[in-house]
Amino acid sequence: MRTKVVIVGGGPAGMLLSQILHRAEIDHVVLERQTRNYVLGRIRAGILEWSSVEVIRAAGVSTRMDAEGEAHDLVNLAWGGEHVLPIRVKELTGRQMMAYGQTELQQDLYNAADDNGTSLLFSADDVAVNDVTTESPHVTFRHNGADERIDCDYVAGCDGFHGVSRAAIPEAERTEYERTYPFGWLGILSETPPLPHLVYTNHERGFGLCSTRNPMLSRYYVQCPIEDHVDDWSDDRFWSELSARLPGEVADRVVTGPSIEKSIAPLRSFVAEPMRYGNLFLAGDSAHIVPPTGAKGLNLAVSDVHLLSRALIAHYRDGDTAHLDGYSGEALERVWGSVRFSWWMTTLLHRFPDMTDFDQRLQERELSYLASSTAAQASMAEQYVGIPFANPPEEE
Ligand code: RFL
Ligand code: PHB
Repeated sequence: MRTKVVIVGGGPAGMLLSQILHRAEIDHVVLERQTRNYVLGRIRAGILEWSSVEVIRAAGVSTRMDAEGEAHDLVNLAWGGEHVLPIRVKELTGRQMMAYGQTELQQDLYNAADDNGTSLLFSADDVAVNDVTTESPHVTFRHNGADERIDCDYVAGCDGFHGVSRAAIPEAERTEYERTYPFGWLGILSETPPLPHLVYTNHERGFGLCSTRNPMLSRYYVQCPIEDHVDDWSDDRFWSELSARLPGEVADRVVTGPSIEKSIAPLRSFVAEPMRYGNLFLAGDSAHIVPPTGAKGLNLAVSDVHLLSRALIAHYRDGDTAHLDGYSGEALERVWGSVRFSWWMTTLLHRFPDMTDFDQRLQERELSYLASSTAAQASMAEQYVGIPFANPPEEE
């Protein structure tokens, strides 16, 4: 079997790339290790930057997002159990965020793939990426008990942090940058009405976040020790801990209820460079991870796909390889911007086990500086809502 592009991984990065390539009539195959239901069951991101909204619209998969997603024009920072600072993102930048669950976007992308008749194989085992530095790259895998091979021009490694694509780049050819954080996030979903705006809170008991999925579905997080297990956290314990970390007036407005999902995620910053090796291109979490505090992970996956799809289209339509050659450098510019911002928000809002009084005072001063300076708020707002693309997608 032969195709132009093999996409390894059918998460948001892989499926969005597939959708854009389909519209450009570029043949491709998507290989996903898990089942469709497994991918759809993972509860992850919730907030899209405006640039991501534009890419999703231009890709023709925004009908439900535009109908059901909620535009948000501000986020709140809270600290010390008393201060609440609204960062008026729209007023400061002219742009806003969209609250729309990753699960919903993933569903929309799978539905589009069904309509497109995309070659999308679930439960593809033992995927291996071969000969990407030659003229004849190919991907091998097992599917329905049979060994399969697909020859291609390019491989798009969209298989997340634990995938095989990054590992196909010899260690001597890549550099990895990493920071792990000494705590995790315990997240719950509850079928209760969310607060009208996101609230990120810094408290001596630790970080907390109030977020949203839809008018009757809320997402909340608290910072927890990395060794904790979900069984350590009854719903009651979760709600009382969240409430203790919020200013009273905010805590009073949180509507509690039974959790329908509960999970603990570690926090990590990670970048692998370069994002290209021969005819293999990495996109999304396969090349980089950010702690969720800046809400950037999914947005970086979307921005990589915007740049990579544009480069592939320029190559196949016009024989222009300049964008493919520039992909890694251009993508990494945005990646490091989001890595820095997510690290900054994480450092500003969490309690670190080894924090000294000096560190503590710096955190307090940074928060009060933000409260007193419109320039500081504007800087945070433009990074939170996302830096616009130099070449934004064209809406049809
Ligand atoms: P994914 O979603 O991990 O998808 C990769 C896919 O590849 C498959 N795969 C393989 N397929 C074939 N062969 C193999 N050998 C394979 N190995 C793996 C996997 O099964 C999977 O389906 O990566 P992708 O597409 O790059 O998307 C990245 C995003 O999922 C991720 O960055 C975000 O979820 C991060 N994130 C957030 N991002 C935001 O922009 N805003 C947020 O508000 C936000 N909140 C979050 C988050 C991530 C979280 N967790 C749990 C990590 C909140 C949390 C708690
Ligand atoms: C979420 O809704 O899951 C969410 C929102 C904002 C973040 C991280 C996660 O920074």
